[in-house]
Amino acid sequence: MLRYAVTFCLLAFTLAQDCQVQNIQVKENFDRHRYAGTWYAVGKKDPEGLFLLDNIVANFNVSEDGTMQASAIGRVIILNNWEMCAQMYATFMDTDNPAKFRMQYWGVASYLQTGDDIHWVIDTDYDNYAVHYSCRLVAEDGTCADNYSFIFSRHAGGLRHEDMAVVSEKKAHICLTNKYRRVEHNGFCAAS
Ligand code: RTL
Repeated sequence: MLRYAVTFCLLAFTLAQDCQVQNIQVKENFDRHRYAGTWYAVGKKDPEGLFLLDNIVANFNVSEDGTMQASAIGRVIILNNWEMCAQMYATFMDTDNPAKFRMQYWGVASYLQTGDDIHWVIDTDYDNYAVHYSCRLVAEDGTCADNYSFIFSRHAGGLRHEDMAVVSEKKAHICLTNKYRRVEHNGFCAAS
């Protein structure tokens, strides 16, 4: 009996730790209405290439027809040394999992990045923290070869102390422990 228990625990551990994109667990019964509103990025893990640098704030909205949209701002540097505040928009397409979306995004200006990324809500309590994840490229072995992730807070000042443990656990679950940088908010995009 004990042997089975040990085997089961080992299996569960391996499944959680093998970094397979298909084994990543997302928020159960995700409620987009409770998710709507303002989220401040307090941590981020960058993908390859150009990305939002800091002062990142996202605003999610659910339309009357139930579809979700978002806008986001953040400091970017384009054309090597032109620093600006990027204003971005996104629409979300539903999938068979309520916490997994396909996100199409673009900027207010045509020279800003456009894209089509997956957008997964790994965990949230809706009122304080959210852990977001996106994999752009799945490698042949099933792990992610190019991903990005945001840690969001409802509070501009950062995460509450009591939410840090669960957020760390989720970072480990998506195999991104120690890969995040703090996102600074210094007013650069405040007027936008
Ligand atoms: C997040 C959710 C809210 C809506 C949008 C998001 C992502 C924005 C990205 C922007 C990249 C912009 C760049 C501009 C330089 O040309 C996930 C925050 C739109 C990825 C790199």
